[in-house]
Amino acid sequence: MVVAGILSYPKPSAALSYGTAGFRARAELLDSTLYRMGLLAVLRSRSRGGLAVGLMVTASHNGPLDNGIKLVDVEGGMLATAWEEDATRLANAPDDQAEHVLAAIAARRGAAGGDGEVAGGAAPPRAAVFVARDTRTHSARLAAIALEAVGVLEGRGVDMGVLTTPQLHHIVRHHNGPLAAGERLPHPPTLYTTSSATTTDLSLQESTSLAHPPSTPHREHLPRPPTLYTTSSATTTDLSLQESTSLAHPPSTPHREHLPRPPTLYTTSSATTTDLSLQESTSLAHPPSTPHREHLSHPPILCTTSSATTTDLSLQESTSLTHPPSTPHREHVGPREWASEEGYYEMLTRAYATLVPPAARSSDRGPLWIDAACGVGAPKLLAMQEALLALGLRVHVANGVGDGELNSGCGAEHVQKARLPPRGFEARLAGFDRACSLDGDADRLVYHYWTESNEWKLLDGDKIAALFSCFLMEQLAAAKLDKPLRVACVQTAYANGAAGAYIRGLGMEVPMAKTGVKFLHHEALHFDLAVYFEANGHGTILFSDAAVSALLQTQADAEAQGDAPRAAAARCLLATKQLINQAVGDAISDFLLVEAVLCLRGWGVSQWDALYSDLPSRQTKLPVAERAAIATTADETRVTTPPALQPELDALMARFARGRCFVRPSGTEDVVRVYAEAATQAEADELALLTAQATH
Ligand code: NG1
Ligand code: ZN
Repeated sequence: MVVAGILSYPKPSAALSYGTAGFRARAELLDSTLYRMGLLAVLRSRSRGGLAVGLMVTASHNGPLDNGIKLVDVEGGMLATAWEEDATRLANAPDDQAEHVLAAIAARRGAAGGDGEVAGGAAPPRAAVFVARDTRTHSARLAAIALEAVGVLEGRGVDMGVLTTPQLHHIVRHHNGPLAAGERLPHPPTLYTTSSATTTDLSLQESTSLAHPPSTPHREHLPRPPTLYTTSSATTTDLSLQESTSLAHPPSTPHREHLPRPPTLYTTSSATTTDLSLQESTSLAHPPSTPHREHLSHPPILCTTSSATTTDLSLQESTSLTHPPSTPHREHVGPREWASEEGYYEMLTRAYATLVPPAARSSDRGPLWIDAACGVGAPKLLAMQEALLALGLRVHVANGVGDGELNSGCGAEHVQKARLPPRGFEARLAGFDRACSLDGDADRLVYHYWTESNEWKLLDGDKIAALFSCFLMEQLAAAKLDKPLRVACVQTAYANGAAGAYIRGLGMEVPMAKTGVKFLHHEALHFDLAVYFEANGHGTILFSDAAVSALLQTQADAEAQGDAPRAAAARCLLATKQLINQAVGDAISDFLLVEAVLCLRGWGVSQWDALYSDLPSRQTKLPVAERAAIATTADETRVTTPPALQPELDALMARFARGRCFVRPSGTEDVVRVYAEAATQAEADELALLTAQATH
């Protein structure tokens, strides 16, 4: 069965690699990868005692001709790093060897079936793989291929339909939450019990060319209304082909192409990650067979600041007191009732209601104009629209599915890299004083607005991080914890210099991480409480269990002492933790927190923007055949190879007031990226150009 399946989806000649953000390539190259990743997902689930894993079919902000896969690990974060190599090896194995590669992975990872064979899935634990997809035309067909593979290994494939990437992370996290800490997996699970015989497979309704029809066993589907899928055309970059081109030119024979042209705009890809290394170690430390659940040290808190008196269910799972701050971990997961799309909306709207009590809900706040990049964020925002309206938050969803080409002329990547307003917001729109843009799978967010003097201004991931940072510091000061928390805001070299200076001024540490959210997430886990954001708008805030425990204790103490402001601050921070996605950056939960903070402060977007003034900056990229010819220090701010380059860049920086520049090889494209900032835009542009010239 497995061999037949592998052979029916032959591997393309292009090399495929599990990059920072999973696999990404032209959709027509991905059948074999989807099939094989469906198989791999089963092994990953088995290796964690049958806990669910997620498989997201998306190419994030790439053009509509691309697609891809992001695998979601059992704690709701990205696939553990060690498995990324297995994924790449399996995806690239020749067709006649793929089964052996799969068997080797299964044996090494303790994920073989009962008879020692990969396919012996009848032996416990039975794998569970939740497959979701974005709105691309080919996503349904590709998702069906993954589900077919899951069925072939007798795993339980669940068709989650169309979701944002962070929604799938959320569902996996909450589905497994208590289980990941040691509870036995119930059979059947509470929420996903529909049978393939009686439900409609929407993905197959969309499919016309699937080689393997719905007879595939073990597929379970969640009933949901059909979603619209639109086709569109685009010019996209085939990263996998770039990879194979670059392989033809090893580092010893540099074959770099030079940039005889002005700076180009970025077209890279995004990632949703979590601390992969910690997931691994957590999993080793707390295997399903050795329950490691600690008991609730506090009753569930009642958040009573608002009319919406809500129970913070996520804290019912609180398990943290025995874990010292030096080993932050993430076991405060909400109840399994939240392990669904509806549960996601419920959790977020409750948290928002707690954070923004009715008294703070000003009726004269204008609506937020949301650019959904013509992607999956649009239907999901529409699903929340009414509930948000009831909380005093008016949103207008623009650039929905079918309104134009996905991620083209709209969306977070376009807005942040091109520094241009999205389609539909090219000029001041009457009635809208602020707007935001999501990317194609709704894990990135940037804000923007038109000033009174008709200047369009961008508030990027750095500005969001600054807003969150000052809000957290203000609330922490009011909560007066017995023992101060270590609080940080993690940035990359792309963070605007003014942002770092502002955040440091708040009294926070500002560690630097390599580009790519999994690196930021990993760094953030070293702190009790950490904001992390990439300038491109991907980020979140992580609360360690130590922080949650301290806040619960503070709230209880303050209430006992009748110290209402202190109790309210602790409660506010706990509600923030409930609102902000603890697994990955999430455009929907991020915009809700931005809106909550603005509302609480009575701020308009211009007051937020005024927290600090961005230093003018410019990004560009140099297409190269061999990006590895450039190597940098670990923080990516200085070039180590070729050795003569950094002294040249140092000399250039010295020529400009507040000049800073760096170059680094992209992790997702065959380009070298150039970043420059300086006191004026003209100088930043000039420094970028000189840096590019020095580099090629
Ligand atoms: P590369 O291509 O390595 O620069 C890009 C983004 C990252 C991250 C990854 C994930 C920039 C400058 N780079 O990485 O932030 O989103 O894609 O795919 O935005
Ligand atoms: Zn994305």
